[in-house]
Amino acid sequence: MRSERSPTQPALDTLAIHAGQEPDPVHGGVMPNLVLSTTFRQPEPGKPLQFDYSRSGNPTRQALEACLAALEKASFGFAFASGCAAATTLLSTLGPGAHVVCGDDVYGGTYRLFARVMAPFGIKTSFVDQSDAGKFAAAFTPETKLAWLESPSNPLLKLADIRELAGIAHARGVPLVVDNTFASPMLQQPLELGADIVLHSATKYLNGHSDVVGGALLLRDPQLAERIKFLQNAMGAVPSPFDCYLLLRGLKTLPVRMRAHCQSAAELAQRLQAHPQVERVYYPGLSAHPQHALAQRQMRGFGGMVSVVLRGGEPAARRFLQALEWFALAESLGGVESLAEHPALMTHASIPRELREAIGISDGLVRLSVGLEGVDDLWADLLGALAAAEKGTG
Ligand code: P1T
Repeated sequence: MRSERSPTQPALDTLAIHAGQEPDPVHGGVMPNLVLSTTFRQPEPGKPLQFDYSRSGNPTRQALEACLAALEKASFGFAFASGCAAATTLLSTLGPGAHVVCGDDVYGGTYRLFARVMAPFGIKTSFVDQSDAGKFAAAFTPETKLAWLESPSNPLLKLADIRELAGIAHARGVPLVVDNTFASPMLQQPLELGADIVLHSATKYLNGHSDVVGGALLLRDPQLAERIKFLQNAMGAVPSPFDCYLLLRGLKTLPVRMRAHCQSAAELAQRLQAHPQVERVYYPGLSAHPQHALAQRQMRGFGGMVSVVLRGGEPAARRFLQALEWFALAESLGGVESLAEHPALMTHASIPRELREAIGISDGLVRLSVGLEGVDDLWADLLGALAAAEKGTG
């Protein structure tokens, strides 16, 4: 992973540990306080000190929001109860008749939110290949109010040229949202590349320990921030102070975790690529990845996610997944422990089969979240599972 340098700004390694967190003024505790109080005593009616009610604002959440904003080089940070809650709140800035241009390879729950929750409210979405700037540009209509993409995408690890697509959106007066869940701010800061809003499922790398479901929106525009702040309170999809505390704790090791995720994933992607049972490996760090040059330009590291197509389709994928030992067969990603899953049957089952197959989410596709276990143990596990997948393929 390349390091990020700036003569005036502290490194992300430093911000991850300190941003938004002053030592406790009473006891000097170096960890932020976990403030569980739901309400705050007011000296006069309607004149609270800093906080009045914990849905509207809370000291632990405020520390988390400041830390996340610093990591994404944003001016404003908002934490939510989940990545989907962050997305729902953001989409509530739109009204009936609005149109969204969205990448075609996105988390299945994001697709479901657009197709089954927002559509009945009159918000239409076009799903287009975000790796093709021409197709992306052609999808805009006079009603388009938002452009949305994941890079790298879930589960096919497709990239979007964020700078170019931000230019396309801005030429039409439309803000660009980048779901930065797979990269994390350690590998890419979309606002620096011209995006307007960064979305995170904080459940993943930001927390890193698979014990918090959370989400975040990070942005620079004060007017939009005002609206999001209103909706965060009015809709109420906020995280608990305890979850904010755990997230702050997880963030402190984000830089070191990401370096280790990148290193092990690159090693395993290389080895998988050479295995006869593997038809194709998707990993932006491989020179065979169609957008490797863009990945080198746009990212500081290639991440911990690797997707593979196994020979033998779904039966082979099932045998493979059930034979794994260190890799747990489970949804989610970005934790210290390795996970493996079958997008077509699990995380992306809510996308209709024809659409899934059209974009390349085949029945032989398996997604790996490479954790921080010993890389040779992980490789031995994969080799054993590949042997199990092979049995019966022949
Ligand atoms: O699960 P939640 O915190 O609500 O986040 C939704 C979400 C948003 N964006 C991306 C890129 C995601 O990957 C997710 C959640 N994804 C999984 C649970 C998964 O296994 O892919």
